[in-house]
Amino acid sequence: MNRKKLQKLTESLCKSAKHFNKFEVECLIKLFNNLDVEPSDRHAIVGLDRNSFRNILHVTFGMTDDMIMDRVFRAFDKDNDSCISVTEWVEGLSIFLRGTLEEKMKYCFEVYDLNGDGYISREEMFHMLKNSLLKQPSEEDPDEGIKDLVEITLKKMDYDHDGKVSFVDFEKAVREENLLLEAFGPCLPDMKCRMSFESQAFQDAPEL
Ligand SMILES: [Ca+2]
Ligand SMILES: [Ca+2]
Repeated sequence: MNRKKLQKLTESLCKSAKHFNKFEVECLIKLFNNLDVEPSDRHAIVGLDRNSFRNILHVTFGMTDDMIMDRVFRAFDKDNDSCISVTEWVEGLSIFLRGTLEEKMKYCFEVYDLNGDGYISREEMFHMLKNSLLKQPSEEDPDEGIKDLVEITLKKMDYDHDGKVSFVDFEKAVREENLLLEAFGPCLPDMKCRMSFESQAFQDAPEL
């Protein structure tokens, strides 16, 4: 990428990825270009495919749940072309690393609404809770315990009592109890991963 192109891209991304300054946007573009090192097919769309992105989520952000990582990929892949472009990368990271509570609520809801129909259903909760709980030693019939947990969670979050969690329900519940933001599995980086990613990505700060 030549200097002029980089500058233009940086300027436009500074407007859309509003939690980063110009220097940070430029660092993230450079990082993206270094990650995306396999121009195996010249006609291929330039970007991160599912596997490379999941690899970053796993190695850099310590995520382990396949289903959640897949949903995070989809949340980043706004245009749904199965590939994360540089714009999607920077804009996604803006929310992922530094989003406001509003932005994070939208993002988490999108991750947890597995089939994208606008609701987190009993079945979806069951899948996600099962995944995140099975890593711990469980009793005889783990499914029963998870079903109970689904009902408890619904009781807490389903304000309009229609048996599923809409975004309005979710928002209301999270505002009341912030810990519910990641109720169905970690999909945001913890403080340690965030700091270490940022200090690496933004390390060549210009000397003042
Ligand atoms: Ca895309
Ligand atoms: Ca759904």
